[in-house]
Amino acid sequence: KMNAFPKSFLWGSASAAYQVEGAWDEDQKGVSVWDEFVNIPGKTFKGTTGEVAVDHYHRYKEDVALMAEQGLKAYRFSIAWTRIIPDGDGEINEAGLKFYENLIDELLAHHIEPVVTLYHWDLPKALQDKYKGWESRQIVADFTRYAEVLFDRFRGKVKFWVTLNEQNVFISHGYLQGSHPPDVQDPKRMYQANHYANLANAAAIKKFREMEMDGLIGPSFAYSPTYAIDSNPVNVLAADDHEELQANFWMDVYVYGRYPKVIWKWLEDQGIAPEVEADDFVLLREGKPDFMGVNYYQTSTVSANPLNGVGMGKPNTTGEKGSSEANGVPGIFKDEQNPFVERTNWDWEIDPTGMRIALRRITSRYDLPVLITENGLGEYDTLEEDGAIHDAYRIDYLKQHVEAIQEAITDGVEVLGYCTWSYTDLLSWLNGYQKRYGFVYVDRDELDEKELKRYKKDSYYWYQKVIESNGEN
Ligand code: BGP
Repeated sequence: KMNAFPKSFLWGSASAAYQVEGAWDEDQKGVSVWDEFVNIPGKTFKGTTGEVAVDHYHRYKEDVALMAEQGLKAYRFSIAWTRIIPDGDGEINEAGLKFYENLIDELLAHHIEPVVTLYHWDLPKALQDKYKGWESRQIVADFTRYAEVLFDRFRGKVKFWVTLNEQNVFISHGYLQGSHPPDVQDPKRMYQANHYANLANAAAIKKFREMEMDGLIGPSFAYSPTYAIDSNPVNVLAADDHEELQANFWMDVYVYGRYPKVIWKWLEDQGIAPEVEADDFVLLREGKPDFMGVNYYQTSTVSANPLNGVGMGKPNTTGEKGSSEANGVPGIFKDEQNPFVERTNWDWEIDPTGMRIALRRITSRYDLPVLITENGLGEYDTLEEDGAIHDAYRIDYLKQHVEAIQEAITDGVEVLGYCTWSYTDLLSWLNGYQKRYGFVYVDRDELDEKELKRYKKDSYYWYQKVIESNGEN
């Protein structure tokens, strides 16, 4: 088969500050909402926290050396707002800027493109306490100032910027499911917080343009394309509604600066539409991204749901296969299990064709290049006596997804790069450290936090070959 990957293709991998750094209170770092949330009993798997994580803060050189040896072309990581502006809106902390500058310089010295996420969920707790964080319009100005500090400092060095990681996830989990901070379950508050997050995203992009930054910027959206369970017209209608409510409701705002009409009407009928100002839509249109960042893990399969039907479900946070409960919105849709795909131990469906579908739908609807900012397999791994980790299942998963990307490129999708989740093993927000995603195994079994030794998995060597051959695998 012809190799469709362009020469400039970014073969990358990803992480996020809270999930890898540790050093949660070092060098004047402020406290984030996640620093607080993980210490509330019952909120994370067996109370695991990111206080030490995999100690990337102190071991970034060792981690970058592993990336360089592998031949990695891009590394996506996030910056902790609380390291840069500890209380969110006050003094700038030079020690925090310096840490990321060192990391960026280390990457550039090894010809690895830094892909920087401005916000991967670790909001300064001070802003949550002061004005309820995302629920206040003030967040727009404060987020933009924080972004400006980073644009200014890393101008010329960082070419790829991601604004918000998975706005759809941190908003729905934080304000509807109550599984993320600030632990609220209120749809009205959710849609209001979401509106301000939309404005913050647009304002940061507008600032990027005003500063004439050299590079590209866009959000990372968690996209799970929808299928109907069958061709029963009521189920097809449910699938349409699901796609509107769970995908277009965010991506249309990013690209076209408007909410989908059918959903807006539904929100008004329910009395949960956000309050908006006329100028908001001007700003939203000024904040059009350069690319759509996509975190793709799985697809969604749905059927119709009666008005008294299935409501809020429960994700599998234990790693016991089959322990999740189906989710739904009464009167609109309910989740179904797709009988044609396999599932992981955490009940995540494995669907490489869905990756191709995701890329094509985005291209058709938005006509923007796509940067795949996350994709990967969370599984239990076994460290053998000789230090090997035989993760054939992960290689198999990634290989199928790389093939799907190649097909999508052949179909006409412009794909800028592929960042697997994740580079090293790291903290899974709700699933602790047992659910592993990395190319690099981190040994935490003894919980000897000084140790945290790194081991290369079989997938590390597999990806090395993929990169070297620009996509042969
Ligand atoms: C995405 C997040 C990542 C990462 C990943 C895996 O939603 O952007 O930060 O955690 O999912 O999810 P999990 O850790 O729940 O398996």
